[in-house]
Amino acid sequence: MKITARLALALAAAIAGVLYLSSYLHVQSDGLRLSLMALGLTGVSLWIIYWRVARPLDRLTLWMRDIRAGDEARFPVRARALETLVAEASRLAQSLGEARAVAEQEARLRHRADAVWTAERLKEHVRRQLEGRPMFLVANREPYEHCRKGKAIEVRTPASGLVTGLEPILRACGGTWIAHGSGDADWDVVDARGKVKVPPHDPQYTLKRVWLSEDEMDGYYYGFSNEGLWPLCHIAHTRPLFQSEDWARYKAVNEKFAQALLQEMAGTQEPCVLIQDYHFALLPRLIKTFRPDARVAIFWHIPWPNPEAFDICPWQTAILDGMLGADLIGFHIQFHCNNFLETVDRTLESQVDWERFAVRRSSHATLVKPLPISIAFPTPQTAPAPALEELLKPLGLRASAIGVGVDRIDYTKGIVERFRAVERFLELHPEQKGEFSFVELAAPSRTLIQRYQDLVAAVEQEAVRINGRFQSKQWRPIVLLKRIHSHEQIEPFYKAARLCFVTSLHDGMNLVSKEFVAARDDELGVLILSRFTGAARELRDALLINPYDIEQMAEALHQALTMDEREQARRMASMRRALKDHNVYQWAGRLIEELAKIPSVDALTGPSEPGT
Ligand code: ADQ
Repeated sequence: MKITARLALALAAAIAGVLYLSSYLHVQSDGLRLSLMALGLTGVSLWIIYWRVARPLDRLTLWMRDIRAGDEARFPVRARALETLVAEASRLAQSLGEARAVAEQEARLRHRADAVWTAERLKEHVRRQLEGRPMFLVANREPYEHCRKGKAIEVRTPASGLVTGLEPILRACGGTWIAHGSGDADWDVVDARGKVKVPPHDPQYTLKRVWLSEDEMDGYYYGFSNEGLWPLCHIAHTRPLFQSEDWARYKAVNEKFAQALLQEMAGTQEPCVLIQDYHFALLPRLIKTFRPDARVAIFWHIPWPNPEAFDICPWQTAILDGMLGADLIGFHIQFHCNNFLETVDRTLESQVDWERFAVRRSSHATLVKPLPISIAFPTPQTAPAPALEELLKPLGLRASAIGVGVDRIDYTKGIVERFRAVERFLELHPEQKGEFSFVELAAPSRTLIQRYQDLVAAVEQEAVRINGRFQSKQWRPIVLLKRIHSHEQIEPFYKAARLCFVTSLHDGMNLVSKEFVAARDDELGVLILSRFTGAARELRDALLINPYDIEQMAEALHQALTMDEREQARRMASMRRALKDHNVYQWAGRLIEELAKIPSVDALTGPSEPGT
């Protein structure tokens, strides 16, 4: 028992003793009685302090000692007065537990001389590569949105492959993530410079928000980026729309982000800048013009089309010139690098060095590299696969096997084609009626654009039409759950599904396929994967399909549902090995290493050629 406790007990006992004594001695004096009462009150107060504060503090100390010794039990006492302190201590304990798990894994891996990339290894790698230089990341999408829910503010993580891939890196290495502040309560939680530390419950890096008006969003994001560049770069037979007002906004917003970034970088030396995606094609040049000492990379998360396709963009020269301001341009696969270099070769006055995969323009050289993005793997231990009945009960359904699809509702993802394959499968295999359901977790995306609204309607109609053909009282072939789900909500579907169905018409990488494989630590389940995804080049043991071929997809569904467990395990184990060797930490490690080793004086460049 601690000293406060002993004191409280002693005082209480003393007061009781004094009161007893005063009545025993028939004390008459008011002054004396008041003094005795004051003593009594003091005793009671001390008693309360002991129970509400001192005792929980003692317990907290013992609990923390246990945690330090490796026993990670819950805090044993409910202590309202110390709720915040206990919550903070619990988070600290959780972080300690995670760090310990990582360290143990590191030790195990070192012992096995294994070369797996982990957050810890990346942190160390980045520290050595950057030698104290700060890291800045620019992306349109922010990793956390603060949104109003009634009177409270809740934190949401957007459904975005880019966020899935990049967030673990900032968590591991720190730095500043600059993004558009899109949540309706974002403004309420930032400081005077638009900054807030994130993740909200365990701050590890800085998020700087840039504010955009509706007009800016219309022109730069919905217009030029998503009605122009997105369909231009994906072969999905959706015509790009180019409008000069959108282009003007795109340029202005790129300049606005350049200002924000330059402001953040003021006072730093040779900062490392990682620019993300097609929203910021002009940013590399804008930054390098003012900060030639910065090492600038732009990573293009979507495909790059062939030169004929790119040729239709009225501002192609400006886009290429903007990108070539970077020291390094990354694509997911070699094929997109080749397309990019061919496009530059045909469009700009420059020298393409096909041996080094570099472009020389004026006095600057840019390297072009394939860097296939991935996910954090192995993932932390999660709950085991839920029973299928439990998962389907809230949906009022029964089935003996399910398939799962997880997508933003985008015309590049082939969702309608996927539903038609399920329909064809049931036509060919009527014995599967009542047995197999396909669950689509679909997040509405870019819904201010008319063709995305039309697509949502088309996806819904197709689900209703197909269900209308086959459904019974407690079963339907297609279960469309149309909203953003948290990763914790998606995970049980990955784990319980017999198959994951990825049917993108064209996809830079596709992280859903990798998430499914990562979730299957039971080494069961089958991945059906479009061969038009970047992921298809790595996950060779998936059943590769052409999403334009409905018959082939229906056959793949049948093959997946009848595949024996040994074959499933062989394929899944091989795909998990591929993920282990190429996780997101390895991706980031390579990206930063490539960037860091580019000399600050353009050694690659040499004197510029006449006419270049
Ligand atoms: P996306 O087109 O967004 O990414 P993808 O790589 O599949 O595509 O990533 C989607 C992410 O959003 C996944 O993490 C997934 O779990 C999540 N998600 C999808 N639907 C969801 C839902 N209903 N609720 C919640 N989360 C959902 C772009 C490119 C890809 C490239 C990535 C990363 O188009 O080709 O792989 O960037 O570079």
